[in-house]
Amino acid sequence: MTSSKDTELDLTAASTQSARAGETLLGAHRGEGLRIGIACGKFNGGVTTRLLTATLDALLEAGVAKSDISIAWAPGAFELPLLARAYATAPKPYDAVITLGAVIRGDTGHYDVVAGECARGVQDVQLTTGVPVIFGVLTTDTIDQALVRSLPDETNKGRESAHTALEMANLLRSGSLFS
Ligand code: INI
Repeated sequence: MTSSKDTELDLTAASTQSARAGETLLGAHRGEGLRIGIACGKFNGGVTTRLLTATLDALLEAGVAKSDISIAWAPGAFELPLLARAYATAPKPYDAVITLGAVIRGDTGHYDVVAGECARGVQDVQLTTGVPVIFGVLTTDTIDQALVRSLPDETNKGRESAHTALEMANLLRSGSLFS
C-alpha cells in the first residue's frame, strides 16, 4: 500500500543530487531582520483568529521582531489579495506577505467564486511584485474540517504559512537569485 510517506522529500537523496550542481539554494526558517505583512480575513473570524495565533507564534519563535510584523484585517477572503498587494508594494516593501482566511462551503453558492478568486489574486500579486505571498487560506467543505486545520499544534495552517513565508523570503535573498 503506497502512502504520502512515499512522496516525501528524501534528504539524503536531495543532498546527493545537490552536490552535482554548482549551487543549491534552500531557504531557512529564520526570521531575524525580515518584515512580514499579514492580511487576515474577518469572515469566519473564529477560525482565522486560530490561524493568526499560530502564525504569530511561529514568526516570533523564529526571531521576527514584533515591530517588523504588521496585521491588516480584511472583510473576507475575497479582499485578501488587495491587502497583499499593498504590503508587497509599500514604500518600504515587506519581505513576505501571509494571507489568512477561511472559506467554508456550507450552504453558500459564493464558495467557488470567493475561494477561486482569492487564490488567483494571491498568485497574481506574488508573480507581479516578486514578493512571496503565502496562501494560508483554508478552503473546506465543513466547519469541522476548518477547525481541524486550525488546531493549536504543528499542523495548523497558520504555522505552516509562517514557515513558508520565512523560507521563501530567505530563499529570494540568497545566492545568485539575490546579487
Ligand atoms: N468570505 C470568507 O472569507 N469566507 C467565506 O466562507 C465567505 N463566504 O462563504 O461567503 C466569504 N465571503 C465574503 C467575501 O470574502 C467578501 O468579503 C464579500 O463578497 C465582499 O466582497
